Amino acid sequence: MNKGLMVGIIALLLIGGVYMYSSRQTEPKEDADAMITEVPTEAQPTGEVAMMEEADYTIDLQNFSFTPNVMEGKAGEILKVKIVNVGGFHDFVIDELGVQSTQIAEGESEIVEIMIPKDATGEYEFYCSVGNHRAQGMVGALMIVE
Ligand SMILES: [Cu+2]
Repeated sequence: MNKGLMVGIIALLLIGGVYMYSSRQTEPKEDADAMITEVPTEAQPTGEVAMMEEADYTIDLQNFSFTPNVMEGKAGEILKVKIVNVGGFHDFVIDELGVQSTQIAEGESEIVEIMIPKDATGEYEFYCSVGNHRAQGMVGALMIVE
């Protein structure tokens, strides 16, 4: 037997085996790349925070009054009222219109949206529902105007 020929055949088998093994290894990569797809995302509108801060009225709340204590609104509109607590612990309520703010502490503020019904007329009382504040005179009026 020719030793040189045997070595040559073994070497060829080894090289061929390594080539086949390595080429099989690289195959799945293409599939992995195809799996990655771009998911389109819609752009978020900006300026929403700024719009939230705009209010038709700003009312100071303190023991035991609203300033101002009279507001005007039109039937069918949404009135944005910023309530600012300048002293004490208060909220803002209009029973007939389903308006109930959270109770806010001194130094805090909140925007309250009042949805005035299309058939609203006359005036609606707003008041503070904390403790006996309403009885102490912490009330005001929303007047419906034409
Ligand atoms: Cu109060």
